[in-house]
Amino acid sequence: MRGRYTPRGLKSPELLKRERQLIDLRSDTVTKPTLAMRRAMAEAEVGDDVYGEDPTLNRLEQRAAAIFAKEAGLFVPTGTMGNTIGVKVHTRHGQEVICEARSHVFNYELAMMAWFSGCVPRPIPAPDGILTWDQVRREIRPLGPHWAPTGLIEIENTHNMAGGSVYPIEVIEEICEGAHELGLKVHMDGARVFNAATFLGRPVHQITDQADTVMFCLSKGLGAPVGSLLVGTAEAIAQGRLYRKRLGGGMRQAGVLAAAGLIALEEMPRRLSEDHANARFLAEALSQMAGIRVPHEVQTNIVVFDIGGTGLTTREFSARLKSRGVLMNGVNATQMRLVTHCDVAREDCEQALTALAEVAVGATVNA
Ligand code: TLP
Repeated sequence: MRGRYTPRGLKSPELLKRERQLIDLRSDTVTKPTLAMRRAMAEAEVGDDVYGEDPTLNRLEQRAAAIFAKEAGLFVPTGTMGNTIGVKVHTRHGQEVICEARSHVFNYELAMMAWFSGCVPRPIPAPDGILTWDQVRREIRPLGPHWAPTGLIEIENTHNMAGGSVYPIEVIEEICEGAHELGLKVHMDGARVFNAATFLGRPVHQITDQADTVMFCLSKGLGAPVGSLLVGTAEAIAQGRLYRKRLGGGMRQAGVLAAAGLIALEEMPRRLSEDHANARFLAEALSQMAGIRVPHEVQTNIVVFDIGGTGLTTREFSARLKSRGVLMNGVNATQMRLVTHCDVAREDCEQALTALAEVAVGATVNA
C-alpha cells in the first residue's frame, strides 16, 4: 500500500483491477467511489428529501454550511444545476452576468444562464482566468436606455480551462467588496474550491467568506460518485430549493448519495495535495518534451498544455495516447488538458509520461 489515500489504500484489489484498465486523465469527474463510500451508501439512513426527511442528506447540507460558514446548504445532483440555481437566485430576466471568457458557466452549461435565468453573459478574458475588480468594474452597466444592466458577478475558483488557477484571497475580497458597494451579488463556481484551499493552505471558508453563494462539487477531486452543493444565506437557499424542484432535482431518498458525499467532504480534501504534486510532476516532464509547451504555472490538479509543436491535432494526440492506455482530451485545436485525481497514483503518472513521450517524439520526428 503506497499511501492511505492512494487508490490501493482506498479500494479492494479486485475492484481496482476491474476499474483501472486505462489511466484516465480526462477529468477528476471520472473517479469511482471508495470502499468506505460504497459501504456508507449501503448503510445510509434515508427518508424523502422533498419532505425534508432524509437525515443523511440533512446532515450533509448542515455540514457543508458549517464548513463554509454560511447559513444554509442545498444538495444538487450536478455542478451545472448548482450554478444554474446560483445565477437564478441573484438575477432577473434581461440582466447581464459578468464572468470570465473561458468560464464553465458561460461555455459548458448549454446556455442555462439564458435558458433558465433569461440573462446574457458579459465575458471578460483574463489570461490566467483570474478576474480583478479593476476589470470587472469597467464592465458594470448602469441602468440606461440601451443596455442590459449588470445582475451578477460570477468567478470560477479554481479556474478549470485556465489550468486550475487559484484566486488570491485579496482579489476575491476586492471583487466582492466592490460589487457589494454597488448592490451586486457574487456567485462563486467553486467546483474545485477545495483544491484552491489546499494550494493556499487556508480553510475553505476564508476563500469563500465574501461570496454570496458558492457552488462546490463532491464529485470531482473529492471523489464522490454524484453531487454538488450550493451554500449561502438561508433566504437564497430556501429560494434555491424551489428552483431545484422546478429543475427536477427533488431526489427523494438521496441519502444514499449524501452518505458518500459526507465522506468526500470530511475525508478527501486532506489528500488533494497528492494530486497537485502529481500534476506538477507531469507538467515538469511535459515541458521538457519536444513540441510541447506548458503555458501556465501548475497550482492545482489541472494541466493545460500546448501540442502545436508536435504537428498533431488534439484528436490525433488523444487517439495515439489511447492506443497506449492513456485517456486525455483536447480543449481546443492545439491544447490538451490532463487532470489528476484520487484514482491515479504516481506510478500511473510515470506510465502516462512514457506514453506521452512516445506520442510527442514520434510526432516531431515524423513531422
Ligand atoms: N467540468 C467538467 C466538464 O464539464 C468540462 C470537467 O471535466 O472539468 N464548474 C466547473 C468549474 C466545472 O469544471 C464543472 C464540470 C462544472 C461546473 C459542472 O459540474 P457537473 O459536471 O457536475 O455539472
